[in-house]
Amino acid sequence: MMKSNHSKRLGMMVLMVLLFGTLSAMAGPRVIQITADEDGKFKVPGQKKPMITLKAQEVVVLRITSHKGSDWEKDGAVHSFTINALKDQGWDLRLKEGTKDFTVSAPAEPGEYVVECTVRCGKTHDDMKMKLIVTP
Ligand SMILES: [Cu+2]
Repeated sequence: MMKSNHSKRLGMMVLMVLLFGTLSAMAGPRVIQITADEDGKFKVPGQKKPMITLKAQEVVVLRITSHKGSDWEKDGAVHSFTINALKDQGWDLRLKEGTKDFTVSAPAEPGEYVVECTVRCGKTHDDMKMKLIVTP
């Protein structure tokens, strides 16, 4: 009697561990919030300096909220989220007003990358930068 209860409980625990693993995998990539603000700055909620850290080749969703500054471009882009070195890997996102999700994949090469805005968005445009750190 005791033994059967014990193995039932053990079975249940194994099942829950498996279920949890499946659910976490189903939850999909990490979502990272970023604001491209009207003052010509990138902001990451809860951080003093805008910076994101990803593992090499990690797939994440960038949830970017954009607000227009004093200037924008004809196609409606108010900012961009561009890493020159990774442009051909999908890291060149034109941002229109509002919130949009972008799925990106971190490069295989660890290091520090500079994110820049390539849309002339106002006076502070030249300084509109943030950092991407890629860890091994
Ligand atoms: Cu800009």
